[in-house]
Amino acid sequence: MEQQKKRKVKAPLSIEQKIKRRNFISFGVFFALGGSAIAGWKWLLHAPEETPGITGGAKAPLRRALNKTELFFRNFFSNNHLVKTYPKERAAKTVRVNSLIGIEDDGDFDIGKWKLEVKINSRESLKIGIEDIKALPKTEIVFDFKCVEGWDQIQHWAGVKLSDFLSHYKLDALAQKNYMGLETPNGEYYVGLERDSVLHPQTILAYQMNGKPISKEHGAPLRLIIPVKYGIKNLKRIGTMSFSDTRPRDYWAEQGYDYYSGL
Ligand SMILES: Nc1nc2c(c(=O)[nH]1)N[C@H]1C(S)=C(S)[C@@H](COP(=O)(O)O)O[C@H]1N2
Ligand SMILES: [Mo]
Repeated sequence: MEQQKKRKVKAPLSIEQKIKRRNFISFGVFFALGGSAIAGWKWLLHAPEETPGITGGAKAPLRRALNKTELFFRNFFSNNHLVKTYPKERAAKTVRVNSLIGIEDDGDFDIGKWKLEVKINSRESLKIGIEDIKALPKTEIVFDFKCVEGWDQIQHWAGVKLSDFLSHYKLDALAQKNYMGLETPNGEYYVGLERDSVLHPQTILAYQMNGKPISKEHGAPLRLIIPVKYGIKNLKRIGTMSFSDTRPRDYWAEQGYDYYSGL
């Protein structure tokens, strides 16, 4: 009895009232969500760029989110993941030459005088000659080199593992910074690489291709071979090496390519 009485107090809503009520609720939700979306968009729009010019103009909060996602996928896919390797016979005899930014023959580059400059801090740097690099333990790799332009080729490279090089020159602590920057001697081509890829066991400072010294157009006397990345990160003719916690400038990232450019 009590129950029935209570129910009668509140007359049941008519169909029309129900519809009105639902419309009211959904419009409310719509405006609330829409409002916060616009507020969020404005917040993002007015947020500063992380490092202007380096990340294709991404806003700092967006960059943080992108970096988090990237980190997730990186750990997910490439924890100790090794790139597939091939027998030497599979390596191309005629190796493709792609682009020559920063290494065009301008007569200014004297290979005999070349030294790798490793920047320790704003005042100090190491200058290391090619013979010293060749004296370090040598590793070889035959892998499928991939260019973002759509071609790939099985290639054979040799040099010193970047991680071996870093420990030999007591640069381990510096290499714990988030990024390494590499540039051509004239600074016209430059890349930024995150720590995991720098220390990856297949990443090498290469001075040989198909068992011979690297030719000029392939990056003599020393180039980077980093199989976990697309070709764009495999800098030819390394001039300087530096370390930082923020992203170093990167030639193709400035043109809007993915900074990470991993495979
Ligand atoms: N200094 C320098 N390094 C560079 C480039 C460049 O233009 N300049 N191009 C990159 C790109 S896009 C690719 S695919 C590879 C090509 O290397 P390869 O010419 O030895 O095939 O080098 C990379 N390293
Ligand atoms: Mo490339």
